[in-house]
Amino acid sequence: MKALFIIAILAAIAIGFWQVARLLGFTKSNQVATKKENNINGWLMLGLLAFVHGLLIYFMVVYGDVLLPKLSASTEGESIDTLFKITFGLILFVQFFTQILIFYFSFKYRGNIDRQAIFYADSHKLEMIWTSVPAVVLTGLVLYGIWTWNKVMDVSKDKEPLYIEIYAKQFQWEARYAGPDNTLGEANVRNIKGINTMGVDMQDKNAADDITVLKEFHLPKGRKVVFQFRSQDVIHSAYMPHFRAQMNCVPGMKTHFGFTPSVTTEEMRKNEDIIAKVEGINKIREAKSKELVAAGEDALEPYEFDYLLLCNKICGSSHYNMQMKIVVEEEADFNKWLKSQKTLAQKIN
Ligand SMILES: [Cu+2]
Repeated sequence: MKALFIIAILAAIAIGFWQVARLLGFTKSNQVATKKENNINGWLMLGLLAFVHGLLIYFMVVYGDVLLPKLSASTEGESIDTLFKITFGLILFVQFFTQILIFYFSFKYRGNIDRQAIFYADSHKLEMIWTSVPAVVLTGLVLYGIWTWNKVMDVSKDKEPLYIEIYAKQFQWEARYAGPDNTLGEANVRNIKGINTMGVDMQDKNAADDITVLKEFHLPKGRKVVFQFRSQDVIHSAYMPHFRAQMNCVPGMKTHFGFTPSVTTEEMRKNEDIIAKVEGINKIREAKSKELVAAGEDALEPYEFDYLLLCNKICGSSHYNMQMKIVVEEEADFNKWLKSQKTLAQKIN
């Protein structure tokens, strides 16, 4: 690969020298392209158009199934999906339309010795159209984006959201529930000691009932959850793709995000997109298992769908493995689960 790059760079330099030499008139070549050369160039333009668009359509069809399931797992996610669809629809339309025009006209008006170009200074009308149309469309998109963002971020209307803190560090997530008082106790990296790995300030009265969990955290269906994010070391990014949620975790500050889970883990497992995905993954695992068993090793366990919290900032060597399981369940089940968890104060004593 490296050798290929070096060859490509040397070739580019050689072409550069040759072009300069040609411009300076060192080489003797006929400066006017022949009809045949113009035709080849014209058809190459059309060929490139077909190739690029063919590739685009091919990738959309072949890799369409590695995208997220269509069903959003949060109510706020639905408006984000709509915004996404509109934006991508516009981009695709403009991309097809402008590329087709550019390459088709390059082909249509390819060099021809019998044809003379007309001098065309400018048209105010045209300038107005192609400046104002994108300006209006982009303003609309930005306003719609701001409106959607505010809808997601505004938690003032929710009477009793559930407060959770997500704590990031190299290379692990931890979660903390606010407990019966629904207020998270203060925390600071300087308080980290022993089992108090999130640096919760145990002198703060709000911290007395805080519940900390590792490995997995649960969320109630149908109740707004307001997340507070912190980081111990570097910038991480809390990414919960099924809920269409992502927020940076920045050392020394708190960031927030809110959403209402709308599909339980069990319900999502019955979603047809998920079923197809799980089947696909298990087919690959089965094939891999056969190889492993043949080599005298243990077979892989079949994959089962779970929501995940992932890190979406390259934060270090084990970034790829920084994840935490999310379980969404009915509120009654969630309350039962939360009750069974120990508070941090209990863990310390
Ligand atoms: Cu990370």
